Amino acid sequence: MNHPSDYANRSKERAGNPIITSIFTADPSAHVWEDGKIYIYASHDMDPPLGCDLMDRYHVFSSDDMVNWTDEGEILRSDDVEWGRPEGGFMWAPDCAYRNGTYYFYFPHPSGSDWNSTWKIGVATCSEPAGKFVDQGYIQGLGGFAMIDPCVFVDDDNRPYLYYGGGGKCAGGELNDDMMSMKTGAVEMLGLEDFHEATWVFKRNGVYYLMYSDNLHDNNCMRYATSDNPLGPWQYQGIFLEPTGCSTTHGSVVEYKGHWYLFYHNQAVSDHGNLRSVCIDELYFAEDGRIRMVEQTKEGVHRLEGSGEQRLQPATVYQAASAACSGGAARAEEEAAVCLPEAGSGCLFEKVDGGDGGRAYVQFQYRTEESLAKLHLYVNGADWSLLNAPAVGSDGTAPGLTGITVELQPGTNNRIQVVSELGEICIEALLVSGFQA
Ligand code: FUB
Repeated sequence: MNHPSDYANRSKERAGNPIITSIFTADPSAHVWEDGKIYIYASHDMDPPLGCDLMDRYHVFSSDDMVNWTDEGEILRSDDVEWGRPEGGFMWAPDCAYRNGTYYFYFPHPSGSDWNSTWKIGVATCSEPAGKFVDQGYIQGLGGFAMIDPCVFVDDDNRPYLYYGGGGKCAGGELNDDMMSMKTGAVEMLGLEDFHEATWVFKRNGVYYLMYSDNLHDNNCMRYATSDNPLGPWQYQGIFLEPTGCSTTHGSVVEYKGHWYLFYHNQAVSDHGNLRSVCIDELYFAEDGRIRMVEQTKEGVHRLEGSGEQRLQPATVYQAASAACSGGAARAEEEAAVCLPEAGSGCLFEKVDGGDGGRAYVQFQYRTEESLAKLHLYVNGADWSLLNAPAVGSDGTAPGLTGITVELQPGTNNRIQVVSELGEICIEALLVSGFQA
């Protein structure tokens, strides 16, 4: 048997699509920050879903080569939002902006139990791009229609603009320097054809581009319009992303290291419209500035020059043979693995080293024949997440890895339990990596 960390160190030349498969993520807003890395602020489809009602616990992902992505961990959940809907959930498509040493995270969230009539655009701040964000309230003075899908575009002259909207209407206005209040009232963005939701604004060669999803029922396209003014009026230009097979479409366009990319989501992992997965493909412009139709690939984008480092310390490996079995789980005879035969069987790793405490990336090395097995992860007794474990490794080939960034306590008394939620699956090892400062 290979050493588990051999598998963890496999490097890839293409990212593959979707790029994030362990948990379900959607509505990716990508940004390049001053540290030279690119970050994805995504919403998180909680599994099992209830429409989009349970979406919560935003995670951020970073990379410097477009292929190796670090799950930076959870930055905000509905429990942290003081003014938010008492029942939680409904943490929909977010965005992030930077000004004077502070990152501003914008998220749509209802303030009342009647979610559909109480949407607000919340703001949370942090001094790091992916640290713990602190709720600052919501932007005052907006309203009148679905206040979802915020997008903040900062122009070359440093003036910030907020866009938002759903249900057929898109609005935008200038923000004040505080990034949390409107300088001007929001006005309707004119000239968009068949606007549904998912606004994203970027600028190229002096031209402003506003992209959005259209109303094609249960299978939206992405369309765009251009203007020479950040608040329009807009000139409609057409479709540049055909339906992905998912009942929603939402994304962002960003230039990184001389390449332009479209970040979007599909339902390739789950085959379920409320369990979505972030994808990336290259985006090209015609000579006249028009966006060419984006090709949706399974291979994904090519690796760029970069360290490929995931800001993770070398993993500590805990062999599954050392874990306590429960619910019918049993050690495989020849391999140092624990096989979980059915839903409810699990294994518990005790005395896991959390170092100084804080974020750590936990991964399970596994084999399964189930097309999409699921593992329920508990950390120190707290229900953390369901992890996807697509079929891999059962014919003697390399095993799979599935993981997520969690919070560990300082010291060596952490308990990590994994319980099968769906399908028979054999766990070979737990790999735990702390984050480098
Ligand atoms: O993810 C929840 C909602 O679905 C978003 O706010 C919409 O843009 C659509 O993607």
